[in-house]
Amino acid sequence: MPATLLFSDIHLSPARPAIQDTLIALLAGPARQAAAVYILGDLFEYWVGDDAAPTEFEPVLEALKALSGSGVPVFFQHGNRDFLIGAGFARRTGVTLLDDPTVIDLHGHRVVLTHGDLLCTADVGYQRYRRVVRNRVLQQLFLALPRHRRRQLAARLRERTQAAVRRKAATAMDVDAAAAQSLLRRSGAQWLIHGHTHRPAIHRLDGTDAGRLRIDLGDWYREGRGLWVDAQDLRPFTLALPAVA
Ligand SMILES: [Mn+2]
Repeated sequence: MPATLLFSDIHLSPARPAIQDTLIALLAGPARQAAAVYILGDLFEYWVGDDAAPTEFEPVLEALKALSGSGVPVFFQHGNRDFLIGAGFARRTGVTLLDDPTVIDLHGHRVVLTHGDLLCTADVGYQRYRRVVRNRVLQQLFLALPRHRRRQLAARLRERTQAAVRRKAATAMDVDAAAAQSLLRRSGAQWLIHGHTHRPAIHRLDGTDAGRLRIDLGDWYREGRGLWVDAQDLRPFTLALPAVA
């Protein structure tokens, strides 16, 4: 039985083209043997609409299309950077968009998948911002703007977010333990798999059920990171990334 591949937080950007080559090698190589592929958000550093993808992202869109076209189901959950990915992207790539959170059966394990930003409940300012940017009406208004205007607004927002992140305590931007436990309980899941925090780890959650895990996938800044799962095993892996200037 082939294993399932999961990863998140690649943060593809025209400013870091070399990362894209490593991702494409994964999609065109080992991912072809996967039972399924799950991308848990922040595939792109920013996304201002399916009609406004930078041409630099074309090769990765093609690689996703080739992978799904080869018969491997590919799923995508929105991150806080690429939450405007929509039906146009799904048609272009053959990728299925998932709600956040989503509960799946992963080789006999009941697993809840989430990007992870919803679990950072201590960051009240961020959760307020999230409710605004995830509002469907505001999103439609934004998507109706000309592309150059959307890019301008998104760049300004990124600057402000980066400044806010620098001011915040590191703990405020991590997953809240109670929020994670609560999501596991509500989902009736054994494992929680997420990205977003850029803190790769497998946490054994205390409590009565020793099998409960919180699996943080980690990001693609220093190296590429992902996870293979089958009925027997959880196998985190890393990929060397070309040095970023
Ligand atoms: Mn994120």
